[in-house]
Amino acid sequence: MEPVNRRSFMKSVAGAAALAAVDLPAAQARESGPVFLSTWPHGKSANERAAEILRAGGSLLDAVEKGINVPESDPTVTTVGYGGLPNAEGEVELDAAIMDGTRHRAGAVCSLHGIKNPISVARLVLEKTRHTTLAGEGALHFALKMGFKPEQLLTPESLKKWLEWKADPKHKTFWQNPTEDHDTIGMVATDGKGHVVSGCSTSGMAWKIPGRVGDSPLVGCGVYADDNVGAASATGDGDLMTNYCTSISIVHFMARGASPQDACLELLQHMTKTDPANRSREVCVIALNTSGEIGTAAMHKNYRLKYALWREGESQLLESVALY
Ligand code: SD4
Repeated sequence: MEPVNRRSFMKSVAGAAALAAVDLPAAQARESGPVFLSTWPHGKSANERAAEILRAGGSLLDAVEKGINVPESDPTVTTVGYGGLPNAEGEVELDAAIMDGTRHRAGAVCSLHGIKNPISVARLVLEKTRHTTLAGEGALHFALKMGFKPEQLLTPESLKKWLEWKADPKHKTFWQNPTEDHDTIGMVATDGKGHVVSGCSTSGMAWKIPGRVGDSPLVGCGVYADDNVGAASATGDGDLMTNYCTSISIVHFMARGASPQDACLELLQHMTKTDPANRSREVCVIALNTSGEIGTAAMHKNYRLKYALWREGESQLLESVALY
């Protein structure tokens, strides 16, 4: 076999890039009408809001941001924004990211406290700075500078749940086993004219170790969008999924010609080939391409993804396929 020296490596990289450029389905992008695809039942009202914003003349980024604001601001959604379950110390710690497939640029915030709409802070990181990601205290200072008002994000219900968890002598912690309370909003969208956006917002894993950052705010993991191909997002066990760069992997599978559905399944299959134990882990993914075709998949049927789809004025709640 020819030894891999720098030159042959560069040649193969250039070859792969040329091949990818040839294979990219950008030319297939056609007028599909707008499509909004989101995770979980709370994605339905998020999609409906997003569609309204786009119809009223907002950009696709505006639509995804304002759509995601809906579950973020809803205290009954205990896995996103205001009312999200807190970390092990009882503090709500939020992660969010938004990526624009046209500019191939994202904005993200991690471990943000006291601001109920982290996706809007992420949007401003994208629009107002040369950075991509702000974390912790810095993210909060930035948000305050941008005019966001600090708020108590614990609701009486989430405080009660945290106190019960704390008082249980056998409570699970992330030093041992994961807990089950998490249901991020991930949204992928196209305007039907070849433009795609991906957004994601979460309070992460309930009772997480303070400072823990999941997959949701990481570009390539919780979000990825490229107008040459499509967009993807993910929900589930971010401590696992981060290691597979789920969203960029799915978009790359699509770039090589896979449909969004096949690309989602290919990623899950890859995860189980790498480690068969992943078959029982909580992993769900969503994707769409620039033609408005969609894909959704869950790793197994005990954590099947309910997803929301908005297309041609119709807003539906559906269930994904499960690989196992
Ligand atoms: C995280 N991926 O912080 C998020 C949680 C999630 O459905 O998506 N839950 O790991």
